[in-house]
Amino acid sequence: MAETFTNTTQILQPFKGVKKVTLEEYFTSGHRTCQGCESALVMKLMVKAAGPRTIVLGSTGCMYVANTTYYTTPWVVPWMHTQLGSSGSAALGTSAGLKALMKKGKMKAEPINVIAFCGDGGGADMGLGAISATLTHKEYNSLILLYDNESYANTDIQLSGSTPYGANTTFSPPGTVKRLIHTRWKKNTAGMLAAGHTECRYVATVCASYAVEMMNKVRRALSIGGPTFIHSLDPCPKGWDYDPMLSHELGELAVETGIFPLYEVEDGVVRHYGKTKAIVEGRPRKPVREYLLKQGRFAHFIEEDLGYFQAKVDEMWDKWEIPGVIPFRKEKPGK
Ligand SMILES: Cc1ncc(C[n+]2csc(CCOP(=O)(O)OP(=O)(O)O)c2C)c(N)n1
Ligand code: SF4
Ligand SMILES: [Mg+2]
Repeated sequence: MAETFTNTTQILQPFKGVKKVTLEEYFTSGHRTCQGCESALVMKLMVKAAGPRTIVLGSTGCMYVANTTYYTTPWVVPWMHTQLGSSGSAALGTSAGLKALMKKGKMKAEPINVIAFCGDGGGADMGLGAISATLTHKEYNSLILLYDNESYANTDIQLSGSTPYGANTTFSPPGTVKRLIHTRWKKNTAGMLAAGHTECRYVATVCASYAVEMMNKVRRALSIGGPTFIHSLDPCPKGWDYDPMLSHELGELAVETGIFPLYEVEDGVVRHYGKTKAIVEGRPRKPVREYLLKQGRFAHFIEEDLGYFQAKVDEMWDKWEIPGVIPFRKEKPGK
């Protein structure tokens, strides 16, 4: 006789400070990511937050290739590779498959976390449609985590829709005739997904420089149920061209300059976090040059480029309907 099936989630209480974080690791040694790779840290923290009853699905990219060299793997939990644009489909299909098997009594009914991760190329560009579809299926529980190293890093740092304005990539090398090849502004992926999927109960942004907060957002996403989405900004020493020891500091600077706001949208309510909250409440932002000039990918910037970048970030905070999250502006009455 089949056990009674319920579509419940694991209730993962937030870690109340770093000393309360569990010691067990589910992403261990055996990977070959670069020294200082923040995305590898994100994998480690993500699955530590989720715990042992978790299935991880990973789309093609550094976190697939560098983590699964033949006969070695750092994953302690079940892990599966999925095609570059398929994190959304993999999350939905796995969640639906588990639900069907449990309903039919073919496996023990228990809440199992399903996490599908993707890079910015796989998630913010190629797989955006599949992620969007998944976020409308409220009957299936899953988390899609986008690790954003701001390029197609695994294939040698090509420009993605997440690459910042002006950055030097293999597709946008600065030249003597034309200094800036990449002149498009970065996509606002988390804001877009939150605004466009009204039944998705949880969308958040994170940065592993704020590790406990990051893990607690993963725990919240998995506990709340339905399809959920987290966007993580991950400094990448190879693609961003900086000393690996600066990864943590660059993550902090991205937040302190207001370039990458930390927030969550839960059931339609926006909550800013940490230093981002302080900025919303009036704390001055650090100048963007403090962040940009620490990275070789912006070494060709002149004052004019820094000024443009600063003005665009100022706009996010001074003009957007919800600072750093939703860019629409209301028309002024009488116009
Ligand atoms: C359909 C398809 N097109 C191209 C590739 C080649 N490819 C493998 S990894 C990769 C880069 C993916 O970039 P991203 O998703 O940002 O992950 P990252 O490598 O930066 O970690 C590309 C283009 C592929 N595997 N599949
Ligand atoms: S290229 Fe960047 S994302 Fe890829 S393994 Fe190296 S540091 Fe990590
Ligand atoms: Mg990438």
